[in-house]
Amino acid sequence: MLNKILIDLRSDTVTKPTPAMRKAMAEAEVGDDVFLEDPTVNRLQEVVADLLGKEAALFVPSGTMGNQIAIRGLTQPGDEVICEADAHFLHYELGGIAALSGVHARTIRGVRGVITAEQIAALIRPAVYYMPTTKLIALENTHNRAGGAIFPVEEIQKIAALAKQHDLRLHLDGARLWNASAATGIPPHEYAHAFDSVSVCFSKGLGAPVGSALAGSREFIARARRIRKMFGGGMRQAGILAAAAIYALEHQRARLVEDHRNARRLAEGVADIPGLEIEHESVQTNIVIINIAQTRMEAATAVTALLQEGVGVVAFGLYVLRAVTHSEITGEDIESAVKVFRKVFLR
Ligand code: TLP
Repeated sequence: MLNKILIDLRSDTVTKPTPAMRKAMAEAEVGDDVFLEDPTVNRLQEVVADLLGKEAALFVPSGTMGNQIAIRGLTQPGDEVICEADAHFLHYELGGIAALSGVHARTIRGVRGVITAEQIAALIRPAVYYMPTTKLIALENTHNRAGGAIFPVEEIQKIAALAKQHDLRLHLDGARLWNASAATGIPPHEYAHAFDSVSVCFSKGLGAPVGSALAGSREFIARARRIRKMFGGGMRQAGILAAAAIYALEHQRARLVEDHRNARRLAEGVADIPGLEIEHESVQTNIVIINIAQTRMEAATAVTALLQEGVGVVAFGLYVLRAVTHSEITGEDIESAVKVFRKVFLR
């Protein structure tokens, strides 16, 4: 790393466990989870199933594994998955759906990450023997590359009705579903209701060091448990990690609105700088996408220049930066970050 990052807006994954969370981890009762004997993992799975209104849940090491297990569990090789063109699993999961499930994607360019039932309906394959089988629709809420955009419940319901009509499965990448719920007040189970599988993360805005979960029917989760083991995700005394996740769910969800407030402040400050544009103007949650094309500075150069001033962001395209707010970013940090943006882009 070039310089010490003082204000780390690269991701909400950089958050470290707090002393209270570490205490919960240290005190966790544990057992061998491959033998289904870790009481804290079992409790976390119950808590998550309950929050998402599903019969069962499974603790997994990462959001990537949650998505990959779900897609493997809901498809057969050669099947087709319909998703938004900027879905996380298309960009950042190393082609896992092809490598691990033998499926491919048919994509739709959404508006702020939202694809409609109408758009999806146009892509569903007819039952012709020489065509792939459309099997799964995958949505993302909040949508990472669309700038933390929230997928509205009304559209999910329309998509669910379509899926039912065509006997398609539905998966939700809900890595940041907690942010959507905190922003709208709509409980997670309402967002999750129509889906066969939902993956959620504890290691992003909630601040746990590791871990995600997959939720669905009892039957689906039993299958998912076998796939998790096959993918090498069977963990032993994972209760130490599950304790952090339980702590995060109980204590860190309500405060996400502070991150959203800080993201809006950052967006306002940055949008004031000539040449910088906030791609998705109204920032809905904790992700800010900044287009710097007008400055003619490439994102990689900007990342280095900002880093030299102590501000960490990531490149999300040739002329696109992403900044993410989280529990370790204060209002003062946002003011300082805006000053650094001014310094870098107004020189
Ligand atoms: N996203 C990371 C990077 O991979 C981009 C980040 O910093 O935002 N689904 C969504 C919507 C995600 O944003 C992520 C992580 C994942 C899944 C994967 O989670 P992990 O990193 O736990 O495998």
